[in-house]
Amino acid sequence: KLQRNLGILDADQIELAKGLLNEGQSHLFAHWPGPGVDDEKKTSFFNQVLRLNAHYPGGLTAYIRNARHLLVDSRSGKNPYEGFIPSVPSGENLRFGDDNFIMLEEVGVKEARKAAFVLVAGGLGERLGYKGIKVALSSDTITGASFLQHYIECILALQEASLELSNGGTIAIPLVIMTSDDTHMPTLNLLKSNSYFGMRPGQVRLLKQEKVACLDDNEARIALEPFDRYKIQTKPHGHGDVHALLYNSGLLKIWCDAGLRWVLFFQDTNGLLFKVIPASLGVSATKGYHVNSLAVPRKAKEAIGGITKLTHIDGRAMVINVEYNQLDPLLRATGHADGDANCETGYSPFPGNINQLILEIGPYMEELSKTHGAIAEFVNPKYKDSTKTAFKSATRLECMMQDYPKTLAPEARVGFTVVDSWFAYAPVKNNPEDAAKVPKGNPYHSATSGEMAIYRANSLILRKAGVQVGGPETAVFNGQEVDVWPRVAWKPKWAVTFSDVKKKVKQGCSISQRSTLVINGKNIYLEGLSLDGTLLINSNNEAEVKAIGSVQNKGWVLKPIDYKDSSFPEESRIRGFVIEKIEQLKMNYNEPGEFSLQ
Ligand code: UGB
Repeated sequence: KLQRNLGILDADQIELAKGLLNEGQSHLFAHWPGPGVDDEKKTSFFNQVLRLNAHYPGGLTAYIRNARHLLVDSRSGKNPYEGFIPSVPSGENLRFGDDNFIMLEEVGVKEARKAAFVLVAGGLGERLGYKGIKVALSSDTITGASFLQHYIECILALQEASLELSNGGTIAIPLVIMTSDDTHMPTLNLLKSNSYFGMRPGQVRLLKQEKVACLDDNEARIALEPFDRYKIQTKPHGHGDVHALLYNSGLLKIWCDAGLRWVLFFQDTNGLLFKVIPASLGVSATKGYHVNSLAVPRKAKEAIGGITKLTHIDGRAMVINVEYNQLDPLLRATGHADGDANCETGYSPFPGNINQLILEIGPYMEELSKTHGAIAEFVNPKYKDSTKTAFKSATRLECMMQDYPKTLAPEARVGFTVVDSWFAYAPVKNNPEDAAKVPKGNPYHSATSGEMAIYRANSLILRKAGVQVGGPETAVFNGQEVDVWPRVAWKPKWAVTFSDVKKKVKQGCSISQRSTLVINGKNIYLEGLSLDGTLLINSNNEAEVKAIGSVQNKGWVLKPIDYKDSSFPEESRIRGFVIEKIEQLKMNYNEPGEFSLQ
């Protein structure tokens, strides 16, 4: 019957169909009526099969075979770290603003001219309870800049700073964004409708990851959509796809030929990340790391992976991320009765992976030429019961970008850099209800905490630079208790490094807790500023402006709202507050000079 039906297919497709039959996938065709019936649907089905086949290294046959192995291991409860003993690795520790940090920032800014950035943004904010793409969310409400705008402005500011340190020439730091079917068009539209936020269109490249086939059972039988038997169910394969996509795009070779040395991978919603990029790039350059992952102190059970040294009984050793759901069982299985627990510092002894990876392009390309970007996969089926014979819903193979070092030879220089969370990590991942349930003392990773972390970091940085900054005060938004610092934000072009901040705030500045300050302009210098209210300073890039004096007004106030109140936009509801703009002083400077704010 199938042979007759396959008359609508060409020779390659027939081969592929035979391959699927040999892999136990006859159910895909079992319901097909005779020739001449549903031919269009059959063709469309096969087009999907071809796509799925083309986007997996080794094709669908390899996918099914890999899945079968992993499903057997999962069913038997095989420990993926069999034979490995975990221990706490030692890495580079950075303290914001000390001499070492400042030195590394300078090295990093110089190196930035040889860097390319890769943003993985294929995930939808399902956990966050937000329908749009996460990179379109504002990273803070007072500037209203989206994460994507903020990231691009940070890269452009770094580009300019790096250019200033080099002997002229031009630089256009490349940005790649990995999208998926869920995020591709909205990301492209966001870029186009905002003139690429100042980047040249050719400087940004979108690479779309494809989903993979879902599997119905332990035999890895491919799952069809329940309401459309001519369509295969698909799900995302994970952020690990980024390596194969980069490899296949040919971009690495182009970058290497252009003299670039570093590829920096980062995630969609971390508004603090670029505060640590220059120094961590400085670490990669000074230590000669082929792989440098950034990490923060991690609270036990926090939903971020732990950087772990794994030593095999046969002597092999590697430093790798152990994902948050695997760390506890691994520790328990290797003699740590408390599993994933805090130590005397109040934190897990294993640094938390923030999935910010800096790879040196040469060794990276060499490795990918062997693996073609394939990354170790895993499967995580939700079983119906303890017999593990049936799944609650179809599953699929997944892979993670931080598993890249797993295939590296022992001599590869793999390091990591630990930084304090307050200036490096504040992701926006959890919806208000889940965030409110986070154990006390653990980070919420919500839209509320993400924004508050930006104000705290900026306030603390100004404090370190000598500004007298008031606060914080405690407030509760969406059931989450947070510290509210003065709402301070600056455009990346104002300061790329801590040295820039120190240069631009002169003596005798103070900012009260209830204040809001937005600095938008490269050459704005604050001197003797006493702020108690809201001040917005804009200057065009070239004008060197010195703002002096006191500002007092009613300012902007954070007004709590209920996230269930649908009269507010979703973007505000997930934060749990809106800003009431009562009074502000807005200064726009187009000419250089000294200006009194009174
Ligand atoms: N992403 C994609 O681009 N494609 C995909 O198919 C899936 C995701 P999540 P996760 O730093 O906080 C990771 O869902 O996977 C993008 C690390 O594994 O936000 O639960 C997506 O758009 C974990 O070790 O995170 O956890 C987003 O930008 C820990 O480091 C990014 O991938 C944790 O991040 C991450 O996706 C963390």
